[in-house]
Amino acid sequence: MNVSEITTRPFEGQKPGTSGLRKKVDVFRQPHYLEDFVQAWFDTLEGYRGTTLVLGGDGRHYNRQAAQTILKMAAANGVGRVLVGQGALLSTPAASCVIRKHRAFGGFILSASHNPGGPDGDFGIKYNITNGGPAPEKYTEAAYQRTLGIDRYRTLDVPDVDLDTLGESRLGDMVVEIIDPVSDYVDLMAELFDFAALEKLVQSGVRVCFDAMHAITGPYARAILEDRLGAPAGSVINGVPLEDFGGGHPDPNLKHAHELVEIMYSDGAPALGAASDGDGDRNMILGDRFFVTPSDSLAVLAANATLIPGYRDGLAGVARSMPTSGAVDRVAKDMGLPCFETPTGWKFFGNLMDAGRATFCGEESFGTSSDHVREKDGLWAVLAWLNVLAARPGQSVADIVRAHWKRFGRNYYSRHDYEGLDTGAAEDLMDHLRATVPGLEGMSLEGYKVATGDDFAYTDPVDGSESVGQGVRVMFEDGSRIVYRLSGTGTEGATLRVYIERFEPNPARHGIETQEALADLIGIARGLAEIEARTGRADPTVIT
Ligand code: VG1
Ligand code: CO
Repeated sequence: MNVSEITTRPFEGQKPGTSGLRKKVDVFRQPHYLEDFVQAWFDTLEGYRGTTLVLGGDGRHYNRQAAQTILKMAAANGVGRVLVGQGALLSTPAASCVIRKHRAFGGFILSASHNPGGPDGDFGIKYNITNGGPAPEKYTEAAYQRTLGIDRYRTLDVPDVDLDTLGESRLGDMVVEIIDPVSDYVDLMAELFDFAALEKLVQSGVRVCFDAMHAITGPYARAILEDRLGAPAGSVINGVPLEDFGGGHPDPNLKHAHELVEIMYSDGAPALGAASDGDGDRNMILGDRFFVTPSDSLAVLAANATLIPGYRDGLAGVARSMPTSGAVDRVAKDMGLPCFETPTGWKFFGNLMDAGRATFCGEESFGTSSDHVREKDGLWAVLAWLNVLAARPGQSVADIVRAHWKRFGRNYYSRHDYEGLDTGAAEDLMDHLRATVPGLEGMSLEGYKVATGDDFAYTDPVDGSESVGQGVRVMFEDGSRIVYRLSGTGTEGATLRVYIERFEPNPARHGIETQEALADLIGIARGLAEIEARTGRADPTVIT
């Protein structure tokens, strides 16, 4: 095997964010850029030689080229075998599933998730560890430190691999195995859900519309919803993955999944509408003219978990990211389940799931999943909802959510994003909040009394690792909250996320429009952070 050692120099800024390294395609295209980052992983991971890795991505522009580069580098660095999704495709949850099922050492996932794709869009890469989950901070930090001093990488000077033909081939001493990217995942879903019951539901005329947004979930959704469950052809829309996602923004929210929203808010809408993001780990759930917030979705699924065969025996516990609403906490309390609050990012759930302490986890950012994998899983959430609909015949999505609010109370919740801000101004705004929020304790703002204010810090209950600076919280005596943090996934300027929550126990007041229900708190949130004065923005870019 002819290994080439290529001399290189460090690039600035190869620090993984909330979920891997994300940059413009042009940045990744610079000679040695991707190679440096990948070599940093091989230089810092221990014990991978001769083992199996998994490789696949969301199919966005540059996916195939990056896969070729990584395969040659893996061979040159002594990896034994790489399982590659055909066409270098694997959704994020499917990659997690494959790592676990085939007992791989880990894997590289090529994705910038919900960020736009195409030559002018974003590319991304993240490394997942043996449990199938995103590498925790101690790994990403080690790799980042290594990028700062990297001076050479290893590769093989060989022709490209055929990524499209199933089966094994050799690359130097390494075996490349091209696998069907869909089948392992479908098998896992068939273990967790009662496909026969779901098929019956679909055959009885309960219609589903799944918007794959021209991203990775198209083939997965078709294989399950149309081929296995017999939903009519066309139940999956925008189902062909495209390198630029058809020019769209593969972010499943009310703004970007507008085609689905139109269908679900029209006469004769299907019973369940859903969308997923670029890499298939997010989900948006809609009923007939009804939007389920991701925080509510997690709470409803937790409350109904035992209706799903894979969770018939109940949950060990639940976990949510800090900015996610407290709706699931109320369910956990009622059911006597442990409930954990973690920083933003799926990597923080891994230890809890590995230790058997949390079964369902969720984030307000359209992320829900269980311990069947170690990633959030868009289609899993859709199947879970279908399963709940099958187990509660005659009830619509809206009926189920309204009954849930009646029982547990309603957590009105919204996130306001201010995108593309000047980075300096955004950082100053956060500094201002960190300096002022602790002093608000005991003060009354428009009738809301501040209980505490802090910058969220987390100590992992399993390994004791600490993560600080995870978001500024203003907590009010009535349980309302305002949370501020800067996004760690964007590639242009800074994005300020403001999360607003208010609890309403009275069912007579559960029918208020969300922005109206939160209007006072939204005003307080803008005022405290001096958003307009500091950023020049009177209104958010996206409201979810
Ligand atoms: C966002 C979400 C976070 C999610 C992350 C990755 O991060 O807020 O909840 O885990 O994206 O999701 P940030 O730092 O931009 O707020 V994905 O589907 O983009 O991998
Ligand atoms: Co994603």
